[in-house]
Amino acid sequence: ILIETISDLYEARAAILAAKENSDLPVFCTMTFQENKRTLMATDPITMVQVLEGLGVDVLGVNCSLGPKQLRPIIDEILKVATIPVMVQPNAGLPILKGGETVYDLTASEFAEEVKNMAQNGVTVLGGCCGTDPTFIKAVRENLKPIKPKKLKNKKLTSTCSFKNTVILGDEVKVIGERINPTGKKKLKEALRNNNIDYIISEAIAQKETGSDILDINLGLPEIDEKEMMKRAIMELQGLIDLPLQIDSVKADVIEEAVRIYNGKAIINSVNGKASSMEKIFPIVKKYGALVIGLTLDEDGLPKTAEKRVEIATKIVETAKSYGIPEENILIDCLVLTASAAQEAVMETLKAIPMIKAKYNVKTVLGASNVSFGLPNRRIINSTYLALALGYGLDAPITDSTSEIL
Ligand code: THG
Repeated sequence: ILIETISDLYEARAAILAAKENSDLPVFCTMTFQENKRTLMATDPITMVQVLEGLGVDVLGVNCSLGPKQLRPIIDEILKVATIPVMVQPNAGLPILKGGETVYDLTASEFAEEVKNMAQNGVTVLGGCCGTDPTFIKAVRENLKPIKPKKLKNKKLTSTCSFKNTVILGDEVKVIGERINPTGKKKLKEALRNNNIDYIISEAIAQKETGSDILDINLGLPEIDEKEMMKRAIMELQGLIDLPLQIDSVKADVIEEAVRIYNGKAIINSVNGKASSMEKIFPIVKKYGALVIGLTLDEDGLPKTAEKRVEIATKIVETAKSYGIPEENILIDCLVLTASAAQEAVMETLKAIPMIKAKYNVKTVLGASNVSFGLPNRRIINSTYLALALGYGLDAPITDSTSEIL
């Protein structure tokens, strides 16, 4: 099934899901870009690659848009990150009006020369779009004869994205804003009861302005319809804020509905080492190509030692792999509870971080502010513990970026 000439990532997602839910055929998807390297609806090449690869297409790329010359910078960006075959069907150059008719400015042989160039750079499925005809395709075929398909050597990134902004985890610390969570927050609870989406939006903006890279969204309140509220909040937020969203719920059906309507590659918060949790969450992670946070607890609870946390992380990663989820899409949370109850345990959490990262190519997150529950001077405890955690290699704290001392 070839899905092509798509300007809206949301439509690409819908079409791919429809194809996959109704057939076992291979799915190719190509989008259409403008010279500013974005689709009409503002998706950039790297975001397209992250989302389409996540959804499990077999081939991705570009068609229509521009001539092969103008497409070069866009294709270069795709080739830098793609880990599956890349396809391009350019137009026969740029359109010009000649005697009241639209014609394209490249000849078949000029076109075929440019297309050969793309093949040499790593594009492996080639053809033509507007302005091309069988003579163009024949010239392309002749020109490609001596060329061997080049295999791309890119490694999968750990990335999350909205429809127009990709955040890569691992290179530098990324902040996951925790404020959209009713735990201990009177005003947010009230807003949720009153269906006050504006309040949620204002919390999102405040977090973006103070440096959050990703927003955690937890709307679990017993007296509201969490699924409906989650859907509404996502639709509103993704229209206004370009930060990727982290879907935080204890209910698998809320998570599934949320990642289905989210126009991007979400983070799912969370799965844990219990068989019942992994069975419910991993199929969703796989189907929608999401990232998932694995909490290091299981049927026996939260372990005391770093070694036991590594054991549970191992179980989570290996089980995820059996569902076809790549290591790169897993984030491990070594979990910290309040230091008031267990002072030694908070250091075991930190020790586990480098141990897990040495074993697998996974990134780590941590809800660092749990450390200070029930204690005075929470902000100072939080910022001190967070600094320690970053020293141990934490990739992304879940924290409150609006706090002056984190
Ligand atoms: N790991 C993962 N997800 C998580 C956590 C984690 N999600 C939830 C939590 N922990 C992180 N989020 C919060 C949200 C709120 C608070 C702390 C962590 C919090 N609330 C204050 C209170 O309860 O007193 C109220 C603060 C305010 O009003 O501003 O502290 O560990 N994967």
